[in-house]
Amino acid sequence: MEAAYDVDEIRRDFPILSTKVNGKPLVYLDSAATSQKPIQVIDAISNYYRTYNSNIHRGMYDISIKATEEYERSKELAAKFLNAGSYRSIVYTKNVTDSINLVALSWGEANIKEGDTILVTAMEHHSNIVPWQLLAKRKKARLEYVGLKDGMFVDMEDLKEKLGRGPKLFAFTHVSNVLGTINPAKEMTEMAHKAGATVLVDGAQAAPHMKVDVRDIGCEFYGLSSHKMLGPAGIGVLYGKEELLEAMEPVTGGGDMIRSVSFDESTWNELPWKFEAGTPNVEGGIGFGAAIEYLNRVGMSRITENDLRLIKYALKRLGEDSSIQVYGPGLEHADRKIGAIPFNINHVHPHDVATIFNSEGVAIRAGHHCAMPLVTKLIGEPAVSRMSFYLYNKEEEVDRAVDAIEKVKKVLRVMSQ
Ligand code: 7TS
Repeated sequence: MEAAYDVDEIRRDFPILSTKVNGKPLVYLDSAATSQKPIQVIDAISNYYRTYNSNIHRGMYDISIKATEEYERSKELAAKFLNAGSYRSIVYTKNVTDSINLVALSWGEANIKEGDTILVTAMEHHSNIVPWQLLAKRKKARLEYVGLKDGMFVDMEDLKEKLGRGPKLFAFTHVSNVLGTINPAKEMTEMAHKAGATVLVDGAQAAPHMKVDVRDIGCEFYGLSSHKMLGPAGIGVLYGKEELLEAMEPVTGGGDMIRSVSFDESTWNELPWKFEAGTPNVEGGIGFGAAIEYLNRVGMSRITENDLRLIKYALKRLGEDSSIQVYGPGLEHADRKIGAIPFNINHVHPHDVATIFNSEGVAIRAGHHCAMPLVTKLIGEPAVSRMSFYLYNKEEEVDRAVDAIEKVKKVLRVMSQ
């Protein structure tokens, strides 16, 4: 039988979780912004710098060979983690933002023409809006948005109708960073394919919390950021179907991405190196590999279970207070939600909430969460507070957040209704 999920054992791997803020043990509820890092990741990076720091793909000596092997091994791990089939489909980028921009600049430049439509949803992060706005402007194409149902789910009727108008590309988030809504990625991809659209999925908030199988989803492109899933910042993945990546032009030229260079022209290296010009983020790749190994060891299904349990517990606790407004899927839809809970306290600005939380040692994010259209137009608030959870969080921390809400209300004299 599988051992019980031991959150205290997991927490011991995260040195930052035993630090204090304002004299109180840190409660970190901002993993949707970036996750904390286990000692295994910190050590992997430190060990690289201490014992085999060198450039990759060029050294004929032991430590460079080892650095190359470890960096490439992380690609194998990433390919397996996503069930990508081959490391050739795994392009390393800076982050998911960079992954989406790469698709816009390469695939988009070649395939989007004047008058074409690019379709996204109304719950996208700016990273999955702005690159398409830029592309649409360059190409005189149109950017359209699929609306939301009940302010929390992609409206599948609207999606069907807008796909019916024949967009060239449909780009959507797998999990919303504000609402925590899990989108049915496979179903949405199938619908888009039937309509002839190419599909890009933003996996920034899904990959940390649930098993992702890119070949089962069937999308052409899938992006993620290492720093949201225990790994270091500065490295992300663009998964692409090999035949598409093969056909795409590189957008950055330089060393390592070429096969040969003459004074007049160059030919490209094979996948995935064709898209990775210059010395890459070697320690980033190595640290990301250690993060994937950590996630595999705990088990993605157990992480999903833990994160869902916390969401349910937090929704229940927040639901006990009538002065708190929770947005997005509630308890009745908790199985379609993971990671994040946006909320507001009546008449209190989220920045005041986050500041008082901080005085209690509780880290949350407040603002528009880089999803301004969703927050300001659909939720209809200038800003919201957000708690987000990960594998190292526990119920007592939700209780500390609820205590912090009481403190906010006391300090600012908010009455329950
Ligand atoms: N897409 C989604 C769904 C995200 O949640 C984020 C970051 C990004 C893209 C961009 O990620 P990056 O690593 O390229 O910056 N989301 C958040 C957040 O919710 N709070 O801070 C960053």
